Amino acid sequence: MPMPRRAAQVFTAVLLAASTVTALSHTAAAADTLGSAAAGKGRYFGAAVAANHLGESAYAGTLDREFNQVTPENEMKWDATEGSRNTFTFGNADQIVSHAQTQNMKVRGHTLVWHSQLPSWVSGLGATDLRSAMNNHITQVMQHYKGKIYAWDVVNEAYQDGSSGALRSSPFADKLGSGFIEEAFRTARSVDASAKLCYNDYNTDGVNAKSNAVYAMVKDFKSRGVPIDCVGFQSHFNSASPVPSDYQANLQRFTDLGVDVQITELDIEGSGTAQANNYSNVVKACLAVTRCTGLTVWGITDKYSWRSSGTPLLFDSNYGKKPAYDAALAALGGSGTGGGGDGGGGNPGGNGSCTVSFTRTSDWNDGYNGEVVVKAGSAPINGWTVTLTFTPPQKVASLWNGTPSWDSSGNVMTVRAASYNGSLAAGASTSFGFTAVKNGNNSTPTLGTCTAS
Ligand code: G2I
Repeated sequence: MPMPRRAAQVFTAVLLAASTVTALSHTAAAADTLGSAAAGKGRYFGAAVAANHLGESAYAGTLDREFNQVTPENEMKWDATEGSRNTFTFGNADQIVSHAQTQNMKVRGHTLVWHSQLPSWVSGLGATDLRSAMNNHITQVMQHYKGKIYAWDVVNEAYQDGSSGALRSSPFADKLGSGFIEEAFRTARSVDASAKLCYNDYNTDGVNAKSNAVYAMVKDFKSRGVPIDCVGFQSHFNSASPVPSDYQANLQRFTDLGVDVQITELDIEGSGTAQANNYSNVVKACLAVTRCTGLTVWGITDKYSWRSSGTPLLFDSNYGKKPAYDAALAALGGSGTGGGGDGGGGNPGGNGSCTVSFTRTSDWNDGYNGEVVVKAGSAPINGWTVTLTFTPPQKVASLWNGTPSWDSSGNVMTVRAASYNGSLAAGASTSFGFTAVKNGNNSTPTLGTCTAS
């Protein structure tokens, strides 16, 4: 077995430029991804994305398979878009927006007015100049993306932490006074009347002095007709800042003011069941609030999280689905691993279940490598079987980490676990791989359901 695999890898490396990547995932029910399950509940499920990772096949593959909304993690911020006054650079952000458009994903614009990642030329301006620079920045950036953004974080993190309920010190607050927020929203509405305009902040997830201050602002804006459509709750949680018990009530009181709410930067440090339960609670809180229109996790894989050591995301560093993923999917009513209803059908002869996902990991002229990840559901399993159907005249040249057999047509390949990778703990995954020869047909095989034993 090792020979053909090595040969394929060498060949692949040589022809990397010609490679394309596709990914798909399939289980018995329709809503087997976060995005599709959320869509079933009239919501989106998104992720923050960094342009410089889009070339990584597992990153883009996971994004495209699971999510239906993106937020550029850094690429639309002031330092990235207007590093020098009135010189705008949109290359990296454009890359994310075009990717999202080809995948039919919504894009959240993040963020127009924020004290952080602010170029020093902005902080150095006097009041009059700063006002026009702020309005010009909002205008130019929104104009560039007009029609492509479902919602903008117009103002980000304007309030102080703690009990004061006051605005945070920033060039905007210090030089323009509290009116800068209203001015930013009015300017934004004048540029793009169809994008939703949001205020976004952290440590506002429960009822506290900071969220009370934001609440008072939104109430005031609504009463005076200042254009605001939504409030984003970042939801960065860890043991020092846990999911608040009044999370849902807090979301609800904002929507009662007549705005939508979204969970905009969700990540929860931890692992295993504790992390899974927290994710489940957050998803359920959003679903319980009619005007909570979607959730965004702040990254795809722990590998690239802004706080990677806290492993706060849904996919581990190898893009394996974590228990938190299963819990989030189950809370959305999805059917990945026994979520959404007591195991959903189960498996005769055994009490475990499994799911599979397929990634085309590399491509060259007349061949490609495929990888199938097999993941146990919420109970351990002793074996697994997966079927892949190929379009003739494609043929599988070699396969590793599994035991293949073929139907009489030669197009349907059934793969059983190898002697060493059939037993999986609850939530654990393994994978097998193969090299296919295209013989002129470039289609991706159809992945059948996973059967556990
Ligand atoms: O801090 C977490 C988030 C809090 N709410 C607003 C978000 O915009 C913020 O995102 C983070 C990004 O995840 C980080 O990636 O914002 C950080 C900056 O405030 C981002 O970190 C920066 C690093 O500080 C820079 O050194 C680096 O060049 O990311 C940049 C791009 O990788």
